[in-house]
Amino acid sequence: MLSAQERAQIAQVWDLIAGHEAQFGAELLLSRPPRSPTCSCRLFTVYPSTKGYFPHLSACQDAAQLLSHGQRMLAAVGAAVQHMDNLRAALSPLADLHALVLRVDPANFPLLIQCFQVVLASHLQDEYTVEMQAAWDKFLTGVAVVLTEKYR
Ligand code: HNI
Repeated sequence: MLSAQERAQIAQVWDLIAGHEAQFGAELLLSRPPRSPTCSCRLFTVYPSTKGYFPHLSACQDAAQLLSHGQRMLAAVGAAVQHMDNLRAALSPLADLHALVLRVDPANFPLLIQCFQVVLASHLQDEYTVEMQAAWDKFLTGVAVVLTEKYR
């Protein structure tokens, strides 16, 4: 359950991200510079076991595909921000996809959340306060719970 203050902090941070989804998504999956032929991916570099889910992306041969995936992920986070009160309904199709089709092991979600926190902190710097970090951690954990609860 998010407090009014946490909701405000989540919305405040999203205002800083909105309009830059591709850039934040790129930083999450792909370290700068985005067009480097030997790109390295933050999630894949720090947690190489996650690469198994992205055989088509992890060779980093197609940066454009990574950027587009990062953008889609961030757009989904943005949709979750708009539906903080009703995450389960808002994310239901995405939960089916991750749990039933892709069968992503729930253990991977905290790894992604950690990388996401690093991206927010490194990008927003002093604007990203400890309270915002705590609120985003709670919020992203709620998203991960919904995306993984159909996992069997
Ligand atoms: Ni995830 C596809 C959102 C965590 C592996 N993922 C998507 C899509 C969105 C998305 C949006 C595109 C759906 C579509 O095209 O219909 N993923 C999210 C969000 C989180 C998340 C919001 C967590 C906050 N995904 C993860 C994790 C993994 C993961 C932790 C595995 C390590 N996702 C995938 C894979 C795909 C995917 C694999 C399919 C990729 C593709 O190219 O089709």
